[in-house]
Amino acid sequence: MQHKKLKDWVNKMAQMCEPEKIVWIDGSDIQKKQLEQEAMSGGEVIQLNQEKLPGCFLHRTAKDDVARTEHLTFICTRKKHDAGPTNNWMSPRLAYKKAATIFKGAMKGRTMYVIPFSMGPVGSTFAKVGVEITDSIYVVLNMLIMTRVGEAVLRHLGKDGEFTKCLHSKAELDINKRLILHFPEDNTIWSVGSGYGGNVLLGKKCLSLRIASFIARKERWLAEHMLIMGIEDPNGRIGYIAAAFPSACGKTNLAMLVPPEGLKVKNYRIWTVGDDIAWMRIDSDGSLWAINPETGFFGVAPGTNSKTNPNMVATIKKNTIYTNVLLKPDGTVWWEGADGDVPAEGIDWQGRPWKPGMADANGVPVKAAHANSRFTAPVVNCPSASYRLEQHHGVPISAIIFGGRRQHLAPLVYESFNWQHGVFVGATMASELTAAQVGKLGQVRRDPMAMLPFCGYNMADYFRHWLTMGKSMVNPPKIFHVNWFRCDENGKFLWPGFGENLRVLEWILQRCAGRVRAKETPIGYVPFYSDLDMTGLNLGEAALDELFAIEKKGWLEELKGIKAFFNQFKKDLPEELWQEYEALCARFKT
Ligand code: OXD
Ligand code: MN
Repeated sequence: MQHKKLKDWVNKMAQMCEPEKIVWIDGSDIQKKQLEQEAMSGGEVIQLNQEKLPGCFLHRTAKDDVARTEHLTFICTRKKHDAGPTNNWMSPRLAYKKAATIFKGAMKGRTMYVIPFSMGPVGSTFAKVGVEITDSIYVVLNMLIMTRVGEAVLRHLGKDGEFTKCLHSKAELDINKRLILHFPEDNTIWSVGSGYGGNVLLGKKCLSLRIASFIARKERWLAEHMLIMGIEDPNGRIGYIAAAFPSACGKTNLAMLVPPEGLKVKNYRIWTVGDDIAWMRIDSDGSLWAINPETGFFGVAPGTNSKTNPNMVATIKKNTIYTNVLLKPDGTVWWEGADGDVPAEGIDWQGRPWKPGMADANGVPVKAAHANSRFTAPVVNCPSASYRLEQHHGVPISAIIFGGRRQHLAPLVYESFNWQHGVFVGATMASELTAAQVGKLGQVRRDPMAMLPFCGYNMADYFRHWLTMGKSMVNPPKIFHVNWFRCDENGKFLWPGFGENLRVLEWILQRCAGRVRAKETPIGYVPFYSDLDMTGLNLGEAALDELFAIEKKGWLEELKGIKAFFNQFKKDLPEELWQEYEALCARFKT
């Protein structure tokens, strides 16, 4: 290894963390096998039934280390203003100092692993290199699935290639000594005190969204919290879409949907490119092209079954790491909402004996798997994995879709009038809190472009960047908004969702191809019912009327919420977004 800066940095971090030894991860199968053995003997992972789940392991995290900790996540720019009003901010000097006291000697008696990784195909224009230092074999094994790791990355870095410095230590896994720090101006991430995926697989949210969004603004591309999928029509033409939804709105399910019964005759084929992150660049043709920088899925287990997501069920049958799910006596796993009967017994996610019907001291049912239990699985395992995953060029994006979970208000689908209006639609995206989140049920939370927890700089500048990107494209994608979650007055979902969502995607792609006309409303264009293929779906016109109703009263309320949200950005908010706001007000007044 000839990269002096990298060597120096590793040595410096080792001096601070004081590991017993340093191991460089080379990406080889032999080393992976050794690490698995070591993780098993150290108790970090449990090997699962190798006949039924070959190459699969189970890991349990600490009880209070089961999800991303947004309140302990900081953007550490020199100026507070550069982090903006929606991020937690800490000065770099204080942040380094605080974290250093926790990192000091944190790896004593442990091995320090050094993981060179590439987000995106090694050497592609899209790709960015990171090097993660960690004292967790679980992190190494996950990174081997989620990213491209090893020698090829070092070769690509050469003597002086640029890389994101990612430092992680479990330290004491103490929530009071936990910090997830981003230093975009130093291209550096420091994460300490956690062992949970989103906090510690630093290539994912930390690099591919927070740091990458910062870099992307400078380099004029987009790093987004979006799935990417291709929809191949019977003529063999594949239309690609990128879609942003807040966490827990079904991004993963949509990315690998199975065409519904009623559309089977049309022979659509779905190609999954990614389920969480999209990096998008304007190519020489003036269009937007995208890659998924990851090579794995880090998906939520509960609710995953052959009905909700058959492709994922197939994906996680081999070479998968399960986290915080139930261990069955036969060495397989289970979670609430999994296929098959509820097991008669097992070991729950906290490592305790479990039986159905158990309740805690307060009478609350004891969950077999944690609600945020996960699986880490290679994208290539997925039956619908795109054959273009390794292409340096990415895939061309025809449509960008924003969406949220709204019981009322937002129709099933609408199309923005143009790019600027589309940016407004994305910037005002919102979702209702579900039972799985803290806060009042049904309360609306704004989550612009689903990037609220992931934007590495001032969101006002982020909106401006989106507006600029639109102006730089000859063929910008059309921008849509969808809402699969609209309910009737009894709170019952009006739309069946899952595979049936293809009917909406079909309309979207037809609009992109200029094949169908649409109806103009104050909020955007909506479909003529006759252009939605409802074959085999028992959904009458009355239900469609409800799904597409645009209620003035509700929208006037919404406008108040948008105004309050925009106001927090003060003078920084791009004027164009206020123009769009005024225009929407005006359209409702006439
Ligand atoms: C995720 C998230 O884990 O968005 O992907 O929370
Ligand atoms: Mn996500």
